[in-house]
Amino acid sequence: MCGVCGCGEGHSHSHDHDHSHDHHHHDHEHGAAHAHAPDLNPARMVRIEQDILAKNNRYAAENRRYFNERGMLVLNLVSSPGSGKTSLLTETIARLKDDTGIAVIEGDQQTARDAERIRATGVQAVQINTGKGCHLDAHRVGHALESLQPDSHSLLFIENVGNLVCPSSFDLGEAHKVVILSVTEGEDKPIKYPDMFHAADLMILNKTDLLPYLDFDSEQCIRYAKQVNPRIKVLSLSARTGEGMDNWLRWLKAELELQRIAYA
Ligand SMILES: Nc1nc2c(ncn2[C@@H]2O[C@H](COP(=O)(O)OP(=O)(O)OP(=O)(O)O)[C@@H](O)[C@H]2O)c(=O)[nH]1
Ligand SMILES: [Mg+2]
Repeated sequence: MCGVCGCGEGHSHSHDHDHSHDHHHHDHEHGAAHAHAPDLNPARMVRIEQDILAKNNRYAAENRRYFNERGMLVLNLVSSPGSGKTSLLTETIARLKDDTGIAVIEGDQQTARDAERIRATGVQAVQINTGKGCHLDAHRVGHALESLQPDSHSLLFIENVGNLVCPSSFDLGEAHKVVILSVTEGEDKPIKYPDMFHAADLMILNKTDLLPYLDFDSEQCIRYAKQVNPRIKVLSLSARTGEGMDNWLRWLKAELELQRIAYA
C-alpha cells in the first residue's frame, strides 16, 4: 500500500492544497510519516498503516450502507494513467443514460478535466483532487456523496486516480473494482501489479482497435490475470470504435438488476 512507497497523500505539515478539506488531513498522515519521519521504527510504521486502512474501512462500510439502502450499483474504476477510463465512461453514459440514472465521482491529483468531460454528456460529476495523493479514500467519497445526492437505483462510477498500485488497498464501499488495462501497456501487467488484479472482479482490456499495430498477446494477458485472480472476469472492447461495448453494457445491466433485487 501507499505507506510502503511513501507517496501517500495528506502531507499535513505543508497545507499546500485543498484547504476546504483540512479536516481530512489527520486521516492521511501516513505519507507524511514516511516521508518526513524516517526514524520511525518499522513496527510503528506498520501500526500507522493498519490504522489508516482500518479508518478507511469504517468509512467504506458507511458508504456501502448508503449505497445499499438506495439499491445503487457502485463501481470503482482503477487503472494506470491513460488506459481509457474517462473515454469508457463517456461512451457508456451515451449508451445508458436514457435508461438509468448515472453519476460520476472523478479522482485526479489535479484539474477538473475529467469531471468536465463527464458533465458534457449531461450527467452529474464531482471532481476530487487528491493533490500529492495517489488514491481516493472512502472518507472523501462520502463527502462527494453529500453534493451528488445520487438517485435510488442509480449507477455510480468512481474513477480512481490513475495508478495501478495504491488504489488497490482502499475500499470505497463499491460493489466491484473494475480494472481497465489498455493493450498498449503490455500483457505482463497483471503479474507485475498483482494486488490490483487480485482486488478487481472484472478486467476490461481496452483499445482493442490498436491490436493490429501491436504485439500484445491477449490470451497470455488473460492467463496472467487469472493466475493472480482465478475469479476475475474479462471483457475486451474498444471505447474508440465501440467494438465489444455490448458485452460491457450487458454486464452492467445484469449487475444493476442484481443490486435492485437485493436492496429493493
Ligand atoms: N485508440 C484508442 N484510444 C483510446 C481508447 N480509449 C481511450 N483512448 C485514448 O486514450 C487516451 C487516454 O484516455 P482517457 O479516457 O483520458 O484515459 P483515462 O484512463 O481516463 O486517463 P487518466 O484519467 O488520466 O488516468 C485518450 O487519448 C483517448 O482518446 C480506445 O479504445 N482506443
Ligand atoms: Mg480519466
